[in-house]
Amino acid sequence: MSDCLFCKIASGDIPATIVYEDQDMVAFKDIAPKAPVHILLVPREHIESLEQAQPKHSELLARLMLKTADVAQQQGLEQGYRLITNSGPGGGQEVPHLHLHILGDVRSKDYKG
Ligand code: DGP
Repeated sequence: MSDCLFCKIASGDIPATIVYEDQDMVAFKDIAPKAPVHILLVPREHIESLEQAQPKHSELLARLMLKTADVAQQQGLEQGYRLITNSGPGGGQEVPHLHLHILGDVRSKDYKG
């Protein structure tokens, strides 16, 4: 979608600190981290939110979920991580492009969850 922030980050039109990418997804650092490690993992395909995902997206969603563990390991989160997705305004979603928040060190005093 041409006016979507995360589509533009995924295509490289808007800069971000990218930590992983492949043909289907991109992971980058959140601009306003709520934890010592805060990465967003997004599909390149514009899906507005989890609520908008359809059965045809099942495999993509599974691959996104599984990729979070690789990204967490790459980020040094040996002790584990928190995974959040906000869906729709009622869920606090601000950017209407499906994304998974990978949060590390959530027991830190710097965690703003
Ligand atoms: P949500 O509230 O679930 O829609 O989370 C949106 C997140 O996106 C929020 O944690 C801040 C982050 N964010 C917003 N704008 C930008 C941006 O331009 N660049 C990056 N890297 N992150 C952004």
